[in-house]
Amino acid sequence: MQKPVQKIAAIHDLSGVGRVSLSSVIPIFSTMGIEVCALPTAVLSSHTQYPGVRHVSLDDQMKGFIEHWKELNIEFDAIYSGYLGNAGQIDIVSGFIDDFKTDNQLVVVDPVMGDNGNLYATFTSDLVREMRRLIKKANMITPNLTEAAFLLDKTYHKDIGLEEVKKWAIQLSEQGPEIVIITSVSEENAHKTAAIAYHKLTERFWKVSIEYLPASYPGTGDAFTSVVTAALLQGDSLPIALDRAVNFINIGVRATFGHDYDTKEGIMLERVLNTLNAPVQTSSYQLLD
Ligand code: PXL
Repeated sequence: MQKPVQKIAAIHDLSGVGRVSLSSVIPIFSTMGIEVCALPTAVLSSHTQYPGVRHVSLDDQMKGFIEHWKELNIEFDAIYSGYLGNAGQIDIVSGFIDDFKTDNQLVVVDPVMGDNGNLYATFTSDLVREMRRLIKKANMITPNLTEAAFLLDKTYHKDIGLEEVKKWAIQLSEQGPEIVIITSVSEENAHKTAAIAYHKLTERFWKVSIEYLPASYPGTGDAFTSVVTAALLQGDSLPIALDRAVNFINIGVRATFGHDYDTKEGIMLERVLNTLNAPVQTSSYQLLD
């Protein structure tokens, strides 16, 4: 019998201010009918784009929590890692994936490292080196264009063009993941931004693009990967999951953009979460040549 509620292990930080990581992951999965078991990697006063942030990495605590979960024999339908407290935690996450691996499980690694060509404030090149190891264990990875460039040791150019992005996605899939989704891809028409998904087994590329608004909100990557992952767990196809995630971010950005609001606070998730329960009404995905 199919399970009434699926369970996902979410390995991310908890940031008190700004809607990133667990503050965004938990409400999205809950709204989409999936139970979240949170394994916090770090606790922060706010995300790292605020000045003066207080940051506590939870390396030893994570090890103890994982031991406890092993004693409890918990099984997960999916494992999803995001922002890590430091490069040393990659070994912990990698061990977690080995310990909790089951058949037909979705393992998602969002290699959260940076944006707009730069690493986030708390990270150095050690994390990039270690992240290159972690992505090999995933079924699906969801780097933005900056993170894809760091993973492949390429130079980041905002306007690298679709053909190059497709090559990057293939190269990343050769490291292990069956699905590679690259976000924050600028379109030739400068007013659009796209997410590109590559499915290695079928060798197909899917694209969903939206009109670009001149604002950048932290945490949209976490919300995006959460929606794609939850949609796949709900049984959606890859292009529909991609479509739902891109359109959710678009709705969230539009709900927030018109207000006089500090963009660092992220998108107003609370105003748009319920749209995740609506049936898919428009599909704007494209199959690329
Ligand atoms: O969503 C990315 C993210 C997650 N966690 C923390 C961050 C950021 C981006 O700035 O600072 C702590």
